[in-house]
Order: sequence, then C-alpha cells, then structure tokens
Amino acid sequence: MKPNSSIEEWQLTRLAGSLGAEVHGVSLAQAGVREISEIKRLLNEHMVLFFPGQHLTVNEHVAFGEHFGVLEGHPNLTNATVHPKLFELAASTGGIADEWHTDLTCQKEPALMSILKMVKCPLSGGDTMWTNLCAAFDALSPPMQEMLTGLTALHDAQPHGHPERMAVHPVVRIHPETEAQALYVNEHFTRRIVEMSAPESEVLLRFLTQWVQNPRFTVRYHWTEGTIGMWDNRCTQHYVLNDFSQERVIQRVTVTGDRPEGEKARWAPWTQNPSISAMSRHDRQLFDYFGTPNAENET
Ligand SMILES: O=C(O)CCC(=O)C(=O)O
Ligand SMILES: [Fe+2]
Repeated sequence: MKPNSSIEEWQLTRLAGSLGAEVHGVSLAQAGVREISEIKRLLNEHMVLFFPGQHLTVNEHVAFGEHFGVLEGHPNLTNATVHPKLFELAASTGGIADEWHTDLTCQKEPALMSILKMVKCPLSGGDTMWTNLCAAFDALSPPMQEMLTGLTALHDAQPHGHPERMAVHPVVRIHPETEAQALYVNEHFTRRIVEMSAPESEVLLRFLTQWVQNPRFTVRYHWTEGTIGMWDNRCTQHYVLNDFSQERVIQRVTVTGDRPEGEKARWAPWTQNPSISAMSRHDRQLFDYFGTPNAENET
C-alpha cells in the first residue's frame, strides 16, 4: 500500500441507501491519530466500512484493532494458533456464519466492533450482508416502538453449545455515541422477551428478527482477498451467504464492548407471575436466569 494520502483525498463510495461505504486512499497499517479519528467518524455515519487491498499482516491487523479499544479472544471458538487476539474461521471447518446476528450478544458486554480480514475467498459467492438496526427501528409504527422501548430480551450461547451463558439486554439499544435507537434482537442469540409469556415472545421475536432482514435496511458486499471490513456491533447485524464451494477464510479481531444501554424495563419479568401449568416448561430458562419469583432482577 502507498503511504497515506491526506484525509481530504480519501475516496468514499456509499454502497447502499441504508448503510455501508468503501474507502480508498488510506493505508491502515500506517494509520495515526487523525486517520483513526476519521475512521471512527465514518463508522458512526456508515456503520460498516470496507478497505480493499490492505493485505495487513497478523501483527498489523492486531495493531489496527488496538486503536479502537481492548481486543478480546472469542469465548466460544478456540483458535489461538494464529494470535491470541485474533481468530480464524475457515469454511471447510464449518466457519460459515449463515444466520443473522450481532456478534456475541450472549455476553453481558457484547463486542463493540469487529474487524475482519478476508484471507481467502471464492471468486463468486460468499458475500456478507449487514443490516442497519436503527433504520429497522425507525421504520416501525409508533405504538410498536413505544412497546419495544419498555422490553428486555434474554440472549444465550446455545448455538455454540453453551445455553447457560446468558445475558439480558434492552430490546431497543441506545447507541452511546450517536444516541440512535437500534432494534437489538437477533435470530442467532436472542431467545426470549423477558416480560412476555412464551407464545407472545415467540411471535414477537419472529416478527422482529425477520423485520431487520428486510432488504431495504441492508447492504451486500462482495469480497476480494486482502480487504478489511469493520462494523459497529451496536447498531448492525450481519449474515454470510452460504452459496459457495471453494475455501473461504477470514481472520478477525474483536473490540471489547460495554453494557448495552436502553430504557429501563417497564414491566416485571414473566417469572414474577408464575402459575404452574403445562406451559411452565417454556419459562425454565427465565427462572435459571432470574431465580425464583421476587429474586433481585439483574438488569
Ligand atoms: O465471514 C464473514 O463475512 C463474517 C463472519 C462473522 O460473522 C464474523 O466474523 O463475525
Ligand atoms: Fe459475526
């Protein structure tokens, strides 16, 4: 990569109406304070950014990530062979994230940002899609918005074999920097609306997790090797298209997050109104998290 041109000379192309931009004219390996602060500003505006042709080494990738905060390993994947702060996903060993998700919302403090290097990709297929969770929230009707801001949801790591790893987050998350409201539930990790009965929760979650997939909120990116993609996990979800047969390998660093902020729940968890019946089995996970009725609520 050529040395950095001045920020005024970077070329930025928006990739869709809702989110996503590709940036040329910057060498991420040489990014200093001014470049990093401009990248943060652009990320707040576009939510996901792509920098083609960077070809960062593992150490450059880790160093670039460290400009944005403390890096964390992946709690559910043990691939420390490359670098303790970087993990690799290869399609041939099942590393295809073909379900819509925000990274690691099963944690109390979900990752703030993920920075991916496309190491090896098929010539066609294997694109990744992102969706803008603020646009998805804004497009809902006022009564739906009003109800959702008073709810919380339970997330778990069941898809990674750890249903006992749970966290409760607001259904509508307030972005700490832009203060925008984001619809913060996803089909991979979100299991239950805490304040609703199981059948109500199921219907509402199905609607919301499908709503965020509406094409008008999304961008789809076709990768080339050496591209760096970075996204803000506080206001997006993503999905990998499982439509390829050749090898696809990514390496990723993850910036540690903070506790998602939102309005306080306006209703008690469903566990506060227990009536023992055939339906009670659907509430078992809520009891595991909140304990017996009237126990202190952690959220
Ligand atoms: O492979 C990709 O494009 C994204 C994979 C993914 O979900 C992630 O790195 O968080
Ligand atoms: Fe992901």
